[in-house]
Amino acid sequence: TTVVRREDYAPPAYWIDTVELTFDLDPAKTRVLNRMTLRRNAAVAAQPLRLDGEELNLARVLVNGAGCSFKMDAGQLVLDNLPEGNEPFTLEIFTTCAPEKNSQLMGLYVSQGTFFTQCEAEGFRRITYFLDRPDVMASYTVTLRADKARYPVLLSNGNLEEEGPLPDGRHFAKWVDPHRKPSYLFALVAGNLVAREQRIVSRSGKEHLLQVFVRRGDMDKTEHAMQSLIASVAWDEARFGLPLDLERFMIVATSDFNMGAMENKGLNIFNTKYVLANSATATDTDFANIESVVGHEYFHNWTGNRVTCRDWFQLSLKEGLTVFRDQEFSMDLCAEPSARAVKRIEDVRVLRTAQFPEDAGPMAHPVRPDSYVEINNFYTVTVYEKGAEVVRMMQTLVGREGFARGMKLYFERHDGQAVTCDDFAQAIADANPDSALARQLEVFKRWYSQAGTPRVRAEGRYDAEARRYTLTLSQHCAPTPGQAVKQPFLIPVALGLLDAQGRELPLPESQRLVVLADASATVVFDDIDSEPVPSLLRGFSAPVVLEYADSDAQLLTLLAHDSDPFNRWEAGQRLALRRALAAVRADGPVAQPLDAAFIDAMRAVLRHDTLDAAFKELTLTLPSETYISEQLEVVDPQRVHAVREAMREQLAQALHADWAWAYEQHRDNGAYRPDPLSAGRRALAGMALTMLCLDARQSGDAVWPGKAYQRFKDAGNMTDRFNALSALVVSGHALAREALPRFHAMFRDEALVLDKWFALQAGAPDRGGNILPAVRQLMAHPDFQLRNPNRARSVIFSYCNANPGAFHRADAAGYVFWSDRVLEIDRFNPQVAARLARALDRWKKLAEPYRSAAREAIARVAAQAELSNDVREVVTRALS
Ligand code: HT7
Ligand code: ZN
Repeated sequence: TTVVRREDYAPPAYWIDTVELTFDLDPAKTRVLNRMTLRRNAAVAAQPLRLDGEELNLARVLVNGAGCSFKMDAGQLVLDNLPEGNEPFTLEIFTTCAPEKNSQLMGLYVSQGTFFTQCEAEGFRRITYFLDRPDVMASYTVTLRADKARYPVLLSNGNLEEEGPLPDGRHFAKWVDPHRKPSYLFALVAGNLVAREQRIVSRSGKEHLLQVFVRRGDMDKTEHAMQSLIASVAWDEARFGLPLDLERFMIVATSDFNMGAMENKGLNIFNTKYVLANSATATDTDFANIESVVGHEYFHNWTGNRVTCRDWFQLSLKEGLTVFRDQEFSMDLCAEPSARAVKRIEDVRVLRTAQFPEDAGPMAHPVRPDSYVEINNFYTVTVYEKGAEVVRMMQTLVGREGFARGMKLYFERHDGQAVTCDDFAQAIADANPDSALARQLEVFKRWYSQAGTPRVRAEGRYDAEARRYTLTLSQHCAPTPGQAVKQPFLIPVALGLLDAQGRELPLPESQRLVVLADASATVVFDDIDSEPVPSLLRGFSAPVVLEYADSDAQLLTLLAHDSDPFNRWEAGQRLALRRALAAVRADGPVAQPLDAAFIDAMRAVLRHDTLDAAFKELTLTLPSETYISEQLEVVDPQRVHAVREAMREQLAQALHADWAWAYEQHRDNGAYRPDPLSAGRRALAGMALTMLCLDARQSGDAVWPGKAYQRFKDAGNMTDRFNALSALVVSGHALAREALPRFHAMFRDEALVLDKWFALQAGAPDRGGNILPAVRQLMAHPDFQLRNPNRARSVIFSYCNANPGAFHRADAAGYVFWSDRVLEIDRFNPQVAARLARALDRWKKLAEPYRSAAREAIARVAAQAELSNDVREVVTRALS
């Protein structure tokens, strides 16, 4: 295995100016003619041209129209007798590939009879020989030829310049992309598809055609994606002054896709999961995800496509920034300020339950990694979500307007270039020379170079005589693989002070944002009349763990009164976490972990007359098992599961009347609309129903399960229907056995709904070890398809990654199942296998017997001789 290192970056020896691709599309054998003009890069010493290629059959190579000598070396096509000097020359390469055999879904592949491509990160080399690296940007002209009856729609990037018939029932289409681009943004689609179309006029008065292509039967599920696209175009123009730079912008949906979606220039390709939705088949979460993924891919058109990455170590340049942009987009679409806060809480929850563990585990890496074996393994929550937090901190430090100024400068400087994370940070700082960011840019950039989650300790001291409150902040970051010692980070800490009655104390602006740039700092607040309650890290102003020994009384004050909704939610989480950890650490059987004060506080939130429903649902949701486990040195997953379940059951029982009230108050929302407010009401009603069914399980009551079943049958939308089904399954009620087959029968032709059906069962709470056998049965179901990533994820990932109480079995059967599946999937799709392989990242924290059994399972995978680089990198790191 070869390790690629950031420090080894060297500019390419050649530039490719133009690429003319001609495809004769055939699932078994597609012929590709690649005609390029190249020239030497005068800035580097003369050297052979080495073109990347993978699983290609090479037929012919011509230089300036004549045959030439070449050799193959480590999969690369090497040409060393090229014309001297810096004049452009042409290179023609004829190859074939077999799209129908492409099970990796990288390069050119066939899904349900339609051709698709996926080129990021290194898929273009599976289509033709090329300098397959993002700093080589070229102008593309693409001609597609295919059977007209089977493939009536032929798409590629840019503008359709010509189309017409060919002999033998074939036809062609010629596409010209007006923008230079790196190879990873190339795309083609050919198949029998239909499109929802919309013409829009942008702010500058230009007309554009927007299209969403799907299979014929899915047309009634494209309205929301189209509306999301229209909103995205408008938002990027309004917030950042970034217009759509294409006459035509296309989205195409495929059900076979390794990730969520792909931002190919003008021709985005999407997993169906992030396109298709109507009220009968998609939940509120699906609608929200579609809006943010459509936005995300669209925003890449500037942050990623117009300005791209110099090399793959800079991935967060486009991904962190674009996640930040899609988060801001979703927040700006919220009509109510409270809905913005809900979105922020949801984003932070993802960061803390997925990225913090990554930062503390064997795959920990900086936002800008230093090395990789397989770049596909670095499309991570660190690069994406932590990368977005780094961008958010920049905005916090320079202000919203300052950040927009910085973005403007970034595009003025770098439009059309392939650049680095340093270039981005420099532009934001240069546009804001008086900011803390500009003053301490080198310290700030440690967020890009140092892995690990800093811990910020806060200590407050009140001097009643001097009417002075002193806050001391200090930071520490534990070592991560390859980085033993960390330098201090630059940490913006947004804060406020409350009095004992929960009233906000007025503070000057300079004290509402403290910038910690050294190991520790002290802030003094004068004229404070009584001991205040500090509200620290408001809005989660930095991706750190806050250590503050707040009392229950302080947390209850924050929960009841904090003007910062994020910290209000956080206070509830800290109260719950404290109780969970105490119960996990206690000896003996799990008793009732919750006390009256906590239950009363939760009741007050649930019954509150001004808080909105979505916020209540988030506050009443206990910290996840994963999050609880992360706080422990040694984890007994069964104990953590039992404690959390006991807490849930206690809340279900103690708040029974309140849940019944909440259900009745929130169950009816009128006609379905997926806006945040009504989605919040449905979420709270769904939670209430689950709690009532859980309580019925303990009390033997049949009324609420009966109501849930009725709701399941009568619901007017998928959110309510699925929540009712889930309440029955999660509570393990006998009616679930009737509802599940009924649900399957109703939606047998809706692949995305069946994914939910599979996932619900594989993710259900374990009762006496019943889930693993259920998972095996689900895999034997006629609708199960291991090769379809969505379906594989719905069963296998839902079990191994999202159901710790069922996966971590004392008999190790869950781990054996995991290793079997990693090996099985690796044989045809290494990328998906490597994601699954991450399920045991945190094995070193496990208590015995789980720890030894997990290590053995990982070692079993690692011992396999025929392993992909993807999986080998993950398991090697896990064992190191
Ligand atoms: N930029 C896209 C990344 C992506 C991808 C990477 C590797 C293999 C398959 C892939 N599909 C999409 C997605 C995004 O962040 O927008
Ligand atoms: Zn992205």
